[in-house]
Amino acid sequence: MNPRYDVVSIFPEYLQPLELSLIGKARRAGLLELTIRDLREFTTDRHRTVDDTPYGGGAGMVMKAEPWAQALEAIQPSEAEDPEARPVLVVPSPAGEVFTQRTAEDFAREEHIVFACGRYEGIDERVLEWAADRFRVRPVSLGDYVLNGGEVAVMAMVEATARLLPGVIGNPESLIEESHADGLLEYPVYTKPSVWRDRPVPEVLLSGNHAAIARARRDWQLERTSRRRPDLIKDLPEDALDRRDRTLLDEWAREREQDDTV
Ligand code: 6GU
Repeated sequence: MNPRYDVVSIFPEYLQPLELSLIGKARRAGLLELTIRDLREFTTDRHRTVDDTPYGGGAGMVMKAEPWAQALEAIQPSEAEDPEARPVLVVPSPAGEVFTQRTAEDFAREEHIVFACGRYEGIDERVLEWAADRFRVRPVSLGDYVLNGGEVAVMAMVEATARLLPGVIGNPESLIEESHADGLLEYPVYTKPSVWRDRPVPEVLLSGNHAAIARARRDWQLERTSRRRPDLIKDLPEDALDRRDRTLLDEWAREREQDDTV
């Protein structure tokens, strides 16, 4: 079955970019279902109120519980005994677990994901507790900075997820080699001309020696990752590095120690 994604927001027009390019194309090809809903459709008062002041005081407004409950019940009317049978409810929030390529891979295996875009200071916490009977609730953050609402975050999460679905990307080989697929950053890439403004491409790439090219690219991945994202090197599983990888990393670590002491 093709996966289904529902997005609920008070700014459904913010999510129009999801109709374009890759995701729009995948949608038209029937590879996924995407429905964007306006939270205000689930209000019952004349002013279509979705927010109110926070109990206990403090800055800003909090999203009211009942419109969210109505929206979520409309999307998922039944509770499920088996937690695995429940759809995922993603609640974008800077207070959530951090979204990574692993999260995207998890999401790409799900049949049904509902994204609840909060605005203001967030959604009444009781909604998340109540929703746990019919959803697997996951507060998720893009990273350690604050956005005005969940919409931009949901666009990033849907794109990162949908491009992993079978048939969405023309050349699936590119998914295997890209950044984060093997826990390392991608190697640098070059195209014609072979010399541009006095800068030649690395010679090995013109050698036709495929083993040498593969090893050089691996070295560049390691060098780039150890410089820019040392945290990723620390997180690699024990068996991810071969003898040469370890030798190179040790060498660079020693060189950097040298540089730090002069
Ligand atoms: Cl998912 N939402 C909001 N509002 N801010 C964020 C975020 C999400 N991730 C990082 N900052």
